[in-house]
Order: sequence, then structure tokens, then C-alpha cells
Amino acid sequence: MLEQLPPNQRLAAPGKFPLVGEKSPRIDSAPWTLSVIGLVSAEKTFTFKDLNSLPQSVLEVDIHCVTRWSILGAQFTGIELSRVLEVADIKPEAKFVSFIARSDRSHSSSLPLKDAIDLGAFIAFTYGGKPLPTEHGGPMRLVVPGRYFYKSVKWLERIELLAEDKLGFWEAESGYHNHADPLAEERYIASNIDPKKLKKLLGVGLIEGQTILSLQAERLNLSVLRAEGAIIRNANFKHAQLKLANFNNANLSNADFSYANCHSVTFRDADLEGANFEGADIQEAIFSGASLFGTTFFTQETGAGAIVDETTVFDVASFEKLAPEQAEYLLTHDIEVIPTLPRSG
Ligand SMILES: Nc1nc2c(c(=O)[nH]1)N[C@H]1C(S)=C(S)[C@@H](COP(=O)(O)O)O[C@H]1N2
Ligand SMILES: [Mo]
Repeated sequence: MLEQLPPNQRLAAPGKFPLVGEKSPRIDSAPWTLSVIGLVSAEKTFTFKDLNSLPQSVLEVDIHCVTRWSILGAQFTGIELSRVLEVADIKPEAKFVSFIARSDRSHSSSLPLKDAIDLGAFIAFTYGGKPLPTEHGGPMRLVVPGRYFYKSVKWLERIELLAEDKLGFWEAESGYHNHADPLAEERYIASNIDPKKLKKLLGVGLIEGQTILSLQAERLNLSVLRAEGAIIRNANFKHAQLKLANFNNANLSNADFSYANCHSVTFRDADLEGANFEGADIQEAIFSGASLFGTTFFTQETGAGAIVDETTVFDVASFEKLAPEQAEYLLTHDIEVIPTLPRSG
């Protein structure tokens, strides 16, 4: 276990195990099985009984979600992945392993086979001494120590051995980093846009609908920026001038707005999970409909809070997602919380 949190992670509220991604497995009446397929001498399907006859062990592990919450010393019981692979007899050409969920989108994630073994990837059946709750991947999920939690596939159904890597769902669809080491802060792949094009777009202040990962906009003057519907995960807007910018419907997960001027910015229906507003001016800013899971407006350690008052608008649904100390900070500054409106369209 680590003595310290990896960079830019915070502890989840005590006793809380946040729910991320898919909420339930595929509806299927067939009994649960786990199959090992691909580059093995003979594909093998385990029933619960088969799995129970393998040696069980305890895994104490630190969980680090890419949206910045961590749980230290989580306790799982189950089976080491290496035990299951031993039984399946994998071929020497197998170099990668893909983990596939029993879910509607056949959610997956992958690892180099060597990393899966060296890190001690684990198939968990219980959490905190109780059967793993369904929403957290019960009856069985993968747990990968030493990687962001998106590598830990819930409702594990198939383990596929491969010669070449097959990118997982988040890695392929959302630009999540395929290596995912929290200590190296490998959250997202680097910027994906030509720097000249980006400079031009920012120069005219128009990035509506663009996908720009890991945008570097520290201290830039971007007032009245039009960024509606843009996908700008992991952006750095520290100390940026963003007065009157429009981020409605934008995906700004993990964006750093610390000490930025966000006066009169609209964040309607934006994804702000893991975003940071400490020291930012958010007077007259609008957050109604925004997704605020793990959003920071106030940091206890530094005591730095957003500049906020009764002109800052939230709505009930978005406000409820905030961690208690965040909500309390905002409430003591008299923010306005309006009723949640039904979404149009
Ligand atoms: N099947 C499946 N597994 C998944 C996901 C998902 O969407 N579907 N999301 C991943 C992500 S991003 C995280 S952080 C963890 C969340 O697990 P939890 O909901 O138990 O906290 O599951 C991972 N495994
Ligand atoms: Mo995650």
C-alpha cells in the first residue's frame, strides 16, 4: 500500500465507493461463466464451482479512479488471474490480454500479459467481506493493482489472449491512456490536434464541437471563447482569462480551471467530473445541468476556494453530486440552487 496518494488524487468520502461507468450487467438468464479464449491450447469455460475449487486469496489494494477519487486499502477476496491462466494453458505467442464484460456494450479493457501477471491482476468476488455488489461488478470483476481503475473491468465474462493489443472501450472511445499508471499520471493520451490548427482556432476563439485532449491553455486570454459541445478532457486552463466563455454541453472532465477568470461563463449541461475551480472567479457563472462528480471548488489542505457568491447558479441535480465539503463551501457563499429543468430533446 502507498503512504501517499498519487498526484492529483483525493480520497473518496469515508465509507463511499463511487459508481463509475456502466451501472449494471447485461440482462441474461444463463448461469454466470468465465471463459478463457484466443491464444490458448484449448478454450476453457469456468463455472462458479470450477472457480471456487481454485485457491482463493485476499487482495488489499489502493483504488485510483481517473476522475481523481481514491480508496486506500480496499479489501477484495478472489483468485489471482495467473491461477486461471495456468489452468487454461496459454500459447507462447500470447502477449496481450483483453478483459470483456457481460454488459450491453461488451465493455472491455486490456493489458500486456506480462503487466497483468506482474501487477497481480485479480478476479474478485467479495469486497469489504461481502459479496461484490452488482453495480460494482458482482458477481465477479477484475481488479488491477497499480493502474487507474478503468482497467478493472466489472462483470468479467471473457478473458481473451492476443498476439496484438486490442484497445479497450475507454481507451479507444475516450482517449484514456492505455498504460494508466497513476503514479506517472497517465490519464489521457496527449493532445491529438495539430498545434498550428489549434493556435488558429484559439486565436479566433472558436472551438465548438472540437475534440482537443490535454489542451494547454494556461494563462491564455480566451475571453468569450465559444466551446459549446467541445470535448476538451484534461485541459489546463490555469490562470486563463475565460470571461463570458460558453462551455455548454462541453466535456471538460478533469479540466484545471484553478485561478482562472470564469466570470459569467456558462457550463450548462457540461461534464465537469474531476474539474478543479480552486481560486477561480466563478461569479455569474452557470452550472445548471452540469455533471459535478468529483468537482473541486475548495481544497481543504490549501484552504483555496473559488470566488463565488449569490450570482453563481447551480441546479438541484448537479449540486447533489458534489462531495459534502464542496457543497458546504458553496452553500456558505450563498450560491443559488435552482430547480432542475427537464432536458429538452
Ligand atoms: N463493465 C465495465 N467495467 C468498468 C467500467 C464500465 O463502464 N463497464 N468502467 C471502469 C471505470 S472508468 C472505473 S473508475 C471502474 C469503476 O468501478 P466502480 O463503479 O465499482 O467504482 O470500473 C471500470 N470498469
Ligand atoms: Mo474511472
